[in-house]
Amino acid sequence: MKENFIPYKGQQFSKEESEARARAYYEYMDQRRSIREFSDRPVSKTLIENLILTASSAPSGAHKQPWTFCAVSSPTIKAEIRKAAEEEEYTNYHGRMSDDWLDDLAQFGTDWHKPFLTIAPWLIIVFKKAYDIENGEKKKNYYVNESVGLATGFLLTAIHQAGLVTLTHTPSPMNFLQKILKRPENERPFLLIPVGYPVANVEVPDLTRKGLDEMTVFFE
Ligand code: IYR
Repeated sequence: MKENFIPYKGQQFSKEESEARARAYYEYMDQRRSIREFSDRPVSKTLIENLILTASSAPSGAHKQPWTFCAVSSPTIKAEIRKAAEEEEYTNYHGRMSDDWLDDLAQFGTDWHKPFLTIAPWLIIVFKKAYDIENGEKKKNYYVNESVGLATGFLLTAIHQAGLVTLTHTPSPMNFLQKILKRPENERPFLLIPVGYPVANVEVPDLTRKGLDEMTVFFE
């Protein structure tokens, strides 16, 4: 039943142009970094709306689009989120995370303080919907983690493309977000994404990424 089909409008390029575009996009995306020190420089709601529209253009299982994006600029709600997140993170850093985990994080200089949660102009909290409710009936969604992970990836690229920065933050357990944002039972927090600009002269860890030979296996 392929009734509702329309012509595909994606662009195509010559081999050379495709290769140049792929390389340029890689170099552009390779500049993206997780940032933990945000400035309070405002970001417009229009900009946030377009970032979310890009995220929602991701593919999803049976096109169920099993996500909700909560965009928070309210200082009161940001403060509530920060307080609850810091309580969880305090417990994480004082016994809930293993010694190995703490060792692995040492190079990033993180701790339980999360000032970016009130300083960043916006927090986007991505929720995943294991099911939808239609006429009071539960309708299961498919490949929910994959779908919402893809949408969040798209969101990160859109944020970078707009010249803004973010951090994929998971102040686990994250159920407090469901409560503070009064989300229904079928929505579970997936990731917390602060969005904004970095402080002036921000520095990031000098990381190297895996090379192709360390992460790719070709079968030709
Ligand atoms: N959620 C904590 C700990 C943390 C965990 C991982 I994995 C990181 O890559 C970074 C931090 C925190 O946000 O501090």
